[in-house]
Amino acid sequence: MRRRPARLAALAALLLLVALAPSAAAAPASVTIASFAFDPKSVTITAGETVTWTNLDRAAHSAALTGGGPKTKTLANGESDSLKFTAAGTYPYVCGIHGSSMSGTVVVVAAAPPPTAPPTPVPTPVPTTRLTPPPTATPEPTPLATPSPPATAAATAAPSVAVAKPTEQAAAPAASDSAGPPPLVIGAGAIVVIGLVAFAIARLRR
Ligand SMILES: [Cu+2]
Repeated sequence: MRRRPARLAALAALLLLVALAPSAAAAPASVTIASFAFDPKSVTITAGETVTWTNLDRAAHSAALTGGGPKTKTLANGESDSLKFTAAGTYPYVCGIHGSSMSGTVVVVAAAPPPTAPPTPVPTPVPTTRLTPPPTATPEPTPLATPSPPATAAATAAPSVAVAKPTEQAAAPAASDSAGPPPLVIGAGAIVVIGLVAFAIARLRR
């Protein structure tokens, strides 16, 4: 639960970086020409962007980079023209018609070092959440312990066989005392013993 705020903070930082990047780069700049002056006098752009000049004066003007660099066409009232700046640097310019009495500056900043940093921070927190589910596997082994009681029932059946044997030995001495009944007693005793043994075997097999 404590990791969520950290993630949110990382996300917020990312969003801030993304939000700040375009504003620093600035939209393609526009400069108006009014009352024999450039407004704003200085503009900042990123390499590869353009600056557009629009003439609001009745008189014609232009923008010409000093040192014999490129310049706009001559702008009549209401006309616009643009120059593209591909290399970083500071470019002073003047009016191509009225000279250094009308001056301005274009500052060109090198393009896009920031995009390389953002991607790294996010991926690491994910694997830790997978460790929690496994505990569910342990409850399953416990049901196996309950089947064991049947083994104790088989153990209790075994003593009943031991109890049956004494009756067989008790019947034998009685047979030697009297001559008439012994075969019947022996037969009945044998049937009882066989029955008990059969019963005990049947129970043991279960
Ligand atoms: Cu001018």
